[in-house]
Amino acid sequence: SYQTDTHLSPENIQNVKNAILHKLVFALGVEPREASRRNWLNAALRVVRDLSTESWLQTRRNQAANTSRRVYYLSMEFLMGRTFSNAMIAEGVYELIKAAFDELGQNLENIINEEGDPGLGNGGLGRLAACYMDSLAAMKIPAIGYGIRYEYGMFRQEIKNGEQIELPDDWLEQTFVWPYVRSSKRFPIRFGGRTWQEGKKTVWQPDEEIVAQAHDQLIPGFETTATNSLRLWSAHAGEKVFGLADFNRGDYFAAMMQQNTSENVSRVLYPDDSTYNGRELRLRQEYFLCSASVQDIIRRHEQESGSCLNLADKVAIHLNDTHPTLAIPELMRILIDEKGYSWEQAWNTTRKTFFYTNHTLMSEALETWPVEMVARVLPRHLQIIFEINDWFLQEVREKFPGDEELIKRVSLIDEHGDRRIRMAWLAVVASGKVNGVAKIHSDLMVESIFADFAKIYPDRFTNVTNGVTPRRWIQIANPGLAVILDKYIGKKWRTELTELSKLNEFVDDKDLQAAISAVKIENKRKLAAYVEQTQGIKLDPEAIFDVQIKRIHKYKRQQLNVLHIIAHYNRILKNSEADWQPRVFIFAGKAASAYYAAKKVIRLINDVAKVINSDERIRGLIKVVFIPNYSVSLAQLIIPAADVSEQISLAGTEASGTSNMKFALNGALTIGTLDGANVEILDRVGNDNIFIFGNTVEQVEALRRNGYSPYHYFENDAELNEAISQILSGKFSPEDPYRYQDLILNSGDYYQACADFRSYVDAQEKVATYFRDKQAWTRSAIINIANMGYFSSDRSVLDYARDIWKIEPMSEKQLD
Ligand code: 26R
Repeated sequence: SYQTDTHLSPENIQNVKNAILHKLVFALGVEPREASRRNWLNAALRVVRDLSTESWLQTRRNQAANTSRRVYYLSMEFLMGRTFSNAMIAEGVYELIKAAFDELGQNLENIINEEGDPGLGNGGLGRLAACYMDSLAAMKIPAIGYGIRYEYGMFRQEIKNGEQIELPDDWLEQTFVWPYVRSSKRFPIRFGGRTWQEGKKTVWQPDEEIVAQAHDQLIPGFETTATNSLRLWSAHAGEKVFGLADFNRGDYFAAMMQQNTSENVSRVLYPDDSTYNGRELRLRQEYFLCSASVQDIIRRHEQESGSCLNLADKVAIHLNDTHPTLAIPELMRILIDEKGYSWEQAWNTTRKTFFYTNHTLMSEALETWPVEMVARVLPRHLQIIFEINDWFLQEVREKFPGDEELIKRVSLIDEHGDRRIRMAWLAVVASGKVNGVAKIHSDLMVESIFADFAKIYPDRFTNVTNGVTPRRWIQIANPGLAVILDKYIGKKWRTELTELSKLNEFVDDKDLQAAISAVKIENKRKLAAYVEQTQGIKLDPEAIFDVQIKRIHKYKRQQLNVLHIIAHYNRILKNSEADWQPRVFIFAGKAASAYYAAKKVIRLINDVAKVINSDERIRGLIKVVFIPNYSVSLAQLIIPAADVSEQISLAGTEASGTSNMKFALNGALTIGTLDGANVEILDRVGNDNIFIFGNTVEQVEALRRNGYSPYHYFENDAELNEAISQILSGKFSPEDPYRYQDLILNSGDYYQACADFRSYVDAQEKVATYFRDKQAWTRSAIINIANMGYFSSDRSVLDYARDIWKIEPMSEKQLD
């Protein structure tokens, strides 16, 4: 048993020091005098992991004995961020380890920054899954996350001559200390082949088999022994693939090549979150995750309950978007073909087991797999999907007799052109509940893509507004703010974020205002130091730090931001003696490698930055910075340093957003549209403490109905006209004046940047004016912080547990 006394006493510091030295020598084989920062990190990580492991084993025993029901969170993406700080604060040993490293002559912050940041996700959906893993453990909800251990995560982004370059992210090159490899947890995953009937039984004879191998990451709950797991699967060649035929012919080399092919399944994350492209390898990845996880779930359930029978009582499987939807036919297949269930029994169990969250309404991102491809890769699953469709359409015909148009619209098979399976429809039909991720999104979801299904299943649809974990997004990312909060409202906010509302009493407290703005300046200095060190650009911490960090996407409208920057630049040039407020515009984010327009926007930002940053006439009043290779760790550095949070998507397009919450929680004021969770942030902070602009969903739709044209705005708004004309005429790309010909106007401006330009620029002017009143600004920042309690992911997961999964959090007694 390990030390659980975490007081900062000399003996305890000595014990921790010894533990680190012991790991350094006996786990890593390194002597203290030759140890690198990475060695110290890995040694300390092992010490902290030992602490978590005890609780983990204990939680597993207690869950097996006491758990009413467990949730299995299936996601193709988990953007976990660094593990070390998170684990230290969860175990309550941050100060002890810091003191131990002080005595060892090492700086803890340097060691923390040594850890890599596994990029196993694209953006919002992957980071949400990570916040939920943290909160599920902290809230003592029995949960296991399932995902893929991609050998290469999201590509590393470099900027060369203003353009995005994609480089491989070989994150496993630096041994990742945190997970345990579970060599006994291996499952066969089969593909291809054919099926036939033997009496009533369907036989599937696959022609390929690979192996899924489990890697477990402990998820320590904050200041509780409750410790959950994240299980990531890696793909390996099974013995069967080792192609007996090849070996018999003595073709060792061909057999080894086959091994390579098998392992391709977990080779690389699909780095695209914009347009669905039906690549077969992606289908195989999705099935790989689903099959391994469902087999594991059934194995655990049988082991704990003695049989498969009461599966739906004990198991809730959550689908993080449609990406893991094949888990539905996979569970059906196992229950029917392997456990001998009747079709009805299997279907009744399945429908009580699954739940689905939708994260986007963009039609181009909705998954539909060609029937022909599924027939080749997963012939048995295709049959099951057809049978589910027959059952479902029968039900619809009974409810709505004679409506054949409805049948066509809701059929799981889209018969237009090549036949395709509509994965969102399948997920809806088989799930007990379906939810969107912010109020406005959940409403739009049942009015638009799922309108027919809302008629068929009126009680199925609901909302769970996203949230973020206060442990990572305040305590770790913004320790200065954490100290202030502790002083004014006590320490409970870490697990009860609504405690923040107590700050509302102090919004006019001069000491609090001074402390909040001092921490903000300190955070801005830290970010400025990073930018200067990495890019040689000097930033003035007194300037407004205006930040847009997220995937580069047309609907998120980074172009609108750029248009304002150019207009602002033109204004200064026309009146350079005026008393302008200095401003820094910060961007970060990756573009999907095949998303031509998004890559062009990155280039435009960098071209504009180059021209403006080097124009001496504006005396440094504007700086534009693109920070390369955005990641969770960079977000932790950038968000606490922001004054202004850019949330400027076209109304109706951003499902929720989660960085909007992180910014407001860290005292940035939002400039945003009535989109996603911005709407709910407005509800809580009030109109005076946020800058809302732009058309509403209704106005956007009206413009579309009446034939939207950007030229109308271009011709009637002189500043917009000037900014666009400058881009089009090559002012920012003199070496290649035609570079931006196809931007904005010529591409039709589908996301109506031109329509929102005027109100955006006006809102930006209000931002600059307001910022000059330091006291009013800081007061608004405090009001933002005070009213973000609702946006804790602890609240989100408790909503899921109560309303969707019907799971009780464990009590401390059950955990003992
Ligand atoms: C199928 C493939 C092309 C694909 C599409 C979309 C892969 C990944 C995605 C990612 C999407 C679903 C995503 O990340 N959505 C974001 O989810 C966040 C968490 O709910 C929201 O906050 C955010 O608004 C939404 O864009």
